[in-house]
Amino acid sequence: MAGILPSLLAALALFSGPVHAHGGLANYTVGDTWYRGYDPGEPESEQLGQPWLAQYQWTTIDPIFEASSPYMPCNFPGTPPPSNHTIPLSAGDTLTAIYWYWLHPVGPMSVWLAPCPNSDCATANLTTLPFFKIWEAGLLEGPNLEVGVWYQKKFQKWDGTPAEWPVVIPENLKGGRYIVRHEITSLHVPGRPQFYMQCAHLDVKRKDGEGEGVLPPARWGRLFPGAYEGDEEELMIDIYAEEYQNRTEYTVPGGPIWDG
Ligand SMILES: *[C@@H]1O[C@H](CO)[C@@H](O)[C@H](O)[C@H]1NC(C)=O
Ligand SMILES: *[C@@H]1O[C@H](CO)[C@@H](O)[C@H](O)[C@H]1NC(C)=O
Ligand SMILES: *[C@@H]1O[C@H](CO)[C@@H](O)[C@H](O)[C@H]1NC(C)=O
Ligand SMILES: *[C@@H]1O[C@H](CO)[C@@H](O)[C@H](O)[C@H]1NC(C)=O
Ligand SMILES: [Cu+2]
Repeated sequence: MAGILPSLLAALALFSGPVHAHGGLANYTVGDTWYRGYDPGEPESEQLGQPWLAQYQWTTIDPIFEASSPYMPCNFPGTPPPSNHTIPLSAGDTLTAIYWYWLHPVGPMSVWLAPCPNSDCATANLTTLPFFKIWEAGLLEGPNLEVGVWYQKKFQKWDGTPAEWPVVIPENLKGGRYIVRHEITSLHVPGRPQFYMQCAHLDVKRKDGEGEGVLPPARWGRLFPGAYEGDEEELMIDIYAEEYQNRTEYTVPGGPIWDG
């Protein structure tokens, strides 16, 4: 929970219930199947290496503030699960990320995939893997950046129920193991973007009779750190500035999405 604004605190005060720190990506679902994520509030010894854990370790809900951080790929410390601990699904399926207590309203959200070299992401150096973006959402509706409807604002739930973020895995994606990376960037503190990300292993199968599928051309690949300069307008913009009071356009940083 970083930099809650007075207006947000006022909104929080209206909400009765157990308000503690805001959350992150707690679980994943594919259809009716739940895949539990890492819980930074529970002991590491009860989680790391457990057969149910396909998510990378994250030990705090605090954001990463530097686009150049070596932890931009998969949060801190980003300890990987074993390579064969995966969330299995088929290309074309919907992967839903389940968050608890998301409370920042402003900024882009994106989902990225990186293929695991030799099916073994656990031994890969995360900062050298090319991630490609498969999904993004920014400002959905005006009147402006400050009070407009961002996907992030629509996604958050004030009543403590889980927030769901469904994303379709591209139907034409090649089968194999991938790291999936969900990122929420919060822009409510001007000039100090907050990056929140979680990763997990996916095992993508092809549906019967639908061929082998493809990977995007190499030019779609972005490194973390590297995908963001850190000083681009989309990250540094002052959403409260008078000069933007009528601005209804926002470009999600990190380049275009690949949807197969
Ligand atoms: C992963 O591989 C290890 C070593 O081969 C095996 O013991 C374990 O059961 C496998 N786990 C899963 C979830 O497939
Ligand atoms: C995530 O799964 C764990 C373990 O099943 C559960 O305790 C927790 O409430 C779930 N969190 C959300 C936000 O659904
Ligand atoms: C990972 O790659 C980066 C960039 O090439 C390099 O600086 C770093 O030392 C590597 N880390 C490990 C653990 O090899
Ligand atoms: C925003 O729109 C209002 C109403 O049309 C106008 O009065 C105001 O000057 C505009 N502000 C800017 C910065 O363009
Ligand atoms: Cu925060």
